[in-house]
Amino acid sequence: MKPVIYLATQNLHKIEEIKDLLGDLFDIHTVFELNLLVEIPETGNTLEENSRQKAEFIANHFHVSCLSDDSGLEVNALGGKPGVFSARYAGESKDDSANMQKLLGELYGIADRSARFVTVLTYHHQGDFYTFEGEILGQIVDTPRGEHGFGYDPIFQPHGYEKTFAEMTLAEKNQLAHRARAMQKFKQFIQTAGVLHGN
Ligand code: ITT
Repeated sequence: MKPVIYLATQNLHKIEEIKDLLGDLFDIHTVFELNLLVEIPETGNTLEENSRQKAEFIANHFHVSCLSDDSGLEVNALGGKPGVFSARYAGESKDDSANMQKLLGELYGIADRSARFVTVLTYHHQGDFYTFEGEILGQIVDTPRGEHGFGYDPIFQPHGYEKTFAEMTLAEKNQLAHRARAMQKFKQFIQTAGVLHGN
């Protein structure tokens, strides 16, 4: 039987990607099964702090093994913004297309389009917390392209590829993206550290 893990995220797109990446190792459950009536807090100043905060929140309330994901897009010409503010870049409504429009507006006329996507995962198991980071380098395109994915996917094109993340299928994105790279480290840890017993 596969060990149970709860995903400490309320983002349905992340859940879909993580299920595809991790479903072979874990019996995956979501916080929607825990009767969580509030938004998981994320008030930190870094992706690491937010990731830890989300995992701690679910661990403290429900005492389950869980995995959180805090991700951000860092644009070099904007000094690393939106970074930790990626979700609410254009306001509290967490509106993907407003966030992209704001970013494209700020980059208008700027030649340096280089950026990176980062994911910080935090795994909680029996009182211990473990962190895993993945990144991918790429560039911000001039106009959004593609229908797949979520968030900033239509404007991020990874280095060495002609497609934006939103022009890739979920399977293609999961071959190379930031979340997949962090997940690869987590899976290696799980398979070598033997922390899984007694879930
Ligand atoms: P949870 O906190 O519930 O996990 P969230 O959507 O608030 O969900 P984040 O704080 O990590 O998650 O938000 C980061 C922002 O970056 C948010 O606007 C996402 O849409 C975006 N984002 C995260 N991962 C992404 C990805 O793989 N591709 C494109 N955009 C992504």
